[in-house]
Amino acid sequence: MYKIIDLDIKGDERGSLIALEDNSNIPFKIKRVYYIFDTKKGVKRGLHAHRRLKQFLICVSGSCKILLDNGYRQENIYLNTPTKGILLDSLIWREMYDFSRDCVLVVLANEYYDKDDYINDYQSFLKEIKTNE
Ligand code: T46
Repeated sequence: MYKIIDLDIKGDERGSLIALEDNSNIPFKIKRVYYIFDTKKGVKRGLHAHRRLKQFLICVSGSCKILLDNGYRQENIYLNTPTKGILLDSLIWREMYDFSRDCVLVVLANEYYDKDDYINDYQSFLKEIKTNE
């Protein structure tokens, strides 16, 4: 359903640096990068799945939680370090919550933004899972 990827720190005595490169530590060609920040208290984001999109999420500052659901089981993951990323395949329902004030969630995607790739209704998501089996 997801894979946690440890990112190599290339830092030195001055501090830390992590590089993200497609087809190296990011297992797809990166077509789009966006970041979520300044999320208001108590807000839930996501609440959708993607038909085709694959994404890699890194919480580069602060923390948040993410609920992942593949239609059969659910897992809650705590994202609180810039040194690990989470690789999400398509057809995974996601809900992000408990954002700290300083949370910056960076997302790398293998496709350009396409609103038709979104499944915004949970029951429709379950139906699409069944038809893809
Ligand atoms: C996801 C989670 C982790 C764009 O114009 N371009 C973009 O590339 C994106 C991602 C969004 N938008 C617009 C669409 C909405 O008007 O930005 C607005 C907020 O997007 P959305 O409500 O989809 O944001 P989240 O935080 O609910 O979900 C986002 C991604 O959309 C989604 O792919 O997996 O982050």
